[in-house]
Amino acid sequence: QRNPHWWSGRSAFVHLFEWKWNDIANECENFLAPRGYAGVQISPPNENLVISNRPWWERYQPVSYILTTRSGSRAELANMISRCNAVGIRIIADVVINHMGAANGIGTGGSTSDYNNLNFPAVPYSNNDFNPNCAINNYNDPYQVRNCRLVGLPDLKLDSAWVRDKIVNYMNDLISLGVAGFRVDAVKHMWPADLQHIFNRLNNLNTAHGFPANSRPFITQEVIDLGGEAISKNEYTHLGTVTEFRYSAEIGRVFNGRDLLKYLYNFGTAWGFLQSDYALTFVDNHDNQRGHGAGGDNVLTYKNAKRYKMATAFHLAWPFGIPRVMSSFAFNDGDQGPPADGNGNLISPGFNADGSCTNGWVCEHRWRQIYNMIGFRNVAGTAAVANWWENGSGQQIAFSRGNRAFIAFNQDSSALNSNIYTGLAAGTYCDIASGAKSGSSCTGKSIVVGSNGYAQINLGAGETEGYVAIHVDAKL
Ligand code: LAG
Ligand code: CA
Repeated sequence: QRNPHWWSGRSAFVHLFEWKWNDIANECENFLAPRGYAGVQISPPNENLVISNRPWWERYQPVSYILTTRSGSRAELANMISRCNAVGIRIIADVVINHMGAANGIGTGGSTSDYNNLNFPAVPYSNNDFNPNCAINNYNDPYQVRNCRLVGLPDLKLDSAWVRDKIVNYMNDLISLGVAGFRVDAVKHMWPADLQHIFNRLNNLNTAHGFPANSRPFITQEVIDLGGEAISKNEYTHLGTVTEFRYSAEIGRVFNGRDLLKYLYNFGTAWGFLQSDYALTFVDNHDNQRGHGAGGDNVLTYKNAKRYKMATAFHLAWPFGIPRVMSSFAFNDGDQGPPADGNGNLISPGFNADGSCTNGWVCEHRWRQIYNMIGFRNVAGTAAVANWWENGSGQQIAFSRGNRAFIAFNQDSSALNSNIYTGLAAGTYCDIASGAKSGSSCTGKSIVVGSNGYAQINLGAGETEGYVAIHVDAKL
């Protein structure tokens, strides 16, 4: 189902990739709730295979549904979910239910992974709970994509009653702990009918965590569909929302300068995306930011900060989809795992005086240009896009959200110096890209809207930020 159960006045969530549960609990209270975030996607909470050098992707190789990982214990997970729900931050758990681990070894909870014999005693799963061994080579063959092994991972027989029971019990366990819903991994590799069976058996959300009676879990399904394959994202929309990978690829292409900003005036279904309330949107995710998944060299990441902030500002200013912000750890190679000590224990982020993170955590969600746009989206609310403006070259655009908020972008090689209709009431506003409102002054630029609703917008091509944004809560 598609309702993410955000608290009213909140509208976007963040993926705290590989964070520890205790750190997420603190972040909910100290940062996410005060800044208006709506929720957190967490890394898979179930036991995974321990793989040498601890790549991030070991968490996509389940060993059992025991809630013990490098992110913390079951008790820590439960405590985090309670603390986050108490301040209005919803938790969305990443669940890996298509497959199990692809090596013999030990899990993060100490359980055995006997891959050779397809024996995972801590679930338990044995040989006959898996589809016959075959490889996925042909993405135009839906049977192969769904019944064979994705990158060699033993493929669960999701039409078996035993396997379905284990998965339903696992997801219902998380619901009992207070999660609002699930990001379901590798959905393209599972049959819609099998997923429907599983999702229908999920319990209603736990009312002890503030969910209204009869609330159904939010579902967002990872279906990588850029077009041209046998399996379509449209096969899953009746089950919940679907990750819109084309959104990521297209917003990256545009803000890489490979297309004109003026074409964004109808960014949405006209670009081949799912309809807005079916689409889980993102600039980058934990896969495609490092060359896994899909999107290729169009995908923008923290490594290209100015363009990334512009793309994220557009993502959050534009009323389309359910937006997810990525929060990364710094990496050089695509297999590298999160910051950890010599024993493999995750290292917590530290925080600088300006709120940014240390210890190898990038924390895009703590960048002023990004968290201020969370505020912009919340302030804009349901106000429609209005007052679209573009320059002659098409690489400078501006628009308002009704009479509540206004934003302008410059991707030109020359400065933006134009008098633009903002839709806002007369007054002096603080630009939230270069700073913020602080008492009766602005820490960054200020923008004066005249009695006719026009403002002089100046934004040089070489400036640190490629956009300026103002809204009614940033008015002096
Ligand atoms: C996905 N989509 O359906 C993700 O887009 C994809 O990134 C996930 O793979 C996949 N589901 C399984 O959850 C990730 C890594 C892979 C990694 C896999 C299992 O992207 O690189 O595979 O998780 O950990 C790794 C090795 C492979 C190897 C496999 C099995 O990279 O070379 O064959 O493990 O040993
Ligand atoms: Ca499968």
